[in-house]
Amino acid sequence: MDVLVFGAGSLGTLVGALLARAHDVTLVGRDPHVSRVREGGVRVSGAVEARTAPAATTKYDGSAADLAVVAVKSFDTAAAADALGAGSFEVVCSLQNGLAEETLAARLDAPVLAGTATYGARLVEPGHVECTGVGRVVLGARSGGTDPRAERVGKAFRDAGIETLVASDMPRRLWEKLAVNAGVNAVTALARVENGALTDDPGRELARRATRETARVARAEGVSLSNRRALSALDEVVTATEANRSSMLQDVDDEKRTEVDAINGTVVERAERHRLDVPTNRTLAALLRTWEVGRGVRKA
Ligand code: KPL
Repeated sequence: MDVLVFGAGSLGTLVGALLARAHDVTLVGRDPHVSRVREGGVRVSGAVEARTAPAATTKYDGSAADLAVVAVKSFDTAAAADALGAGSFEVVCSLQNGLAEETLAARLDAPVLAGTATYGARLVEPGHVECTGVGRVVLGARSGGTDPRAERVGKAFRDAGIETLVASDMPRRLWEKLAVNAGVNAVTALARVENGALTDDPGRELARRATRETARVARAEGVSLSNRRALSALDEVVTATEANRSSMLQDVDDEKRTEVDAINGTVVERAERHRLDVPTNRTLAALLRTWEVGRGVRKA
């Protein structure tokens, strides 16, 4: 299969490098990472060890591919969709935080699948990504139900040795992931702690409040996600990733813009549509945005 992986951050590089074990992969990313991948391929270390040589470019030239995997940060989704509009794909699959597949679907002619990935990834240096935890890719039709294209993409991922589940209940799964990220990411980023710090109070209670609020908004959106289910997903993720630095904490460490808009910001925005109050998400979003403005990575 010809696969374009748009976005060569930590997760995109990991997924692209692993997919290259079975497919012809092109990574679209930034220098100096892209140059290093061109020179020496990608080294994957940690929980998965691999060395592969995907093609890499800083500028997508519109070439056709069977599959485009979108792994850019959520705030770059619209720009990614505009660039991808030059190409043609049998199917596009989002592996991003938030509800980015909605933005892709609104801007692209190609069918768009929703996906989530719980693999832990960290870019150690250009050309070298560490897999900090073997998780799972879950993908499927955006509005739920079955889609033969999802089955084909799932097989392509599995052929490359990536743990993958094709699911028929993506809306619930996307909101469940959003509820977990709403609880974990901002709290760990603001407190500068590993995910495991949320095992105990006061972090645990703060994260649980943000997760509970998100589940409530999901239900208002017509998605069946109980508080109990969302909270148990939160507990599972915190335990399974206790040594990890969340993606938002990694952004804060690197003084980069975070995905707060796509996570707590989305919860606040959707809550407003339903006249629900989500004070914990609102406060977490405001604090992260204050940090971003203070660091000059966001306009006031
Ligand atoms: O998705 C994650 C992230 O860091 O963005 C979790 C699951 C919280 C793992 O760190």
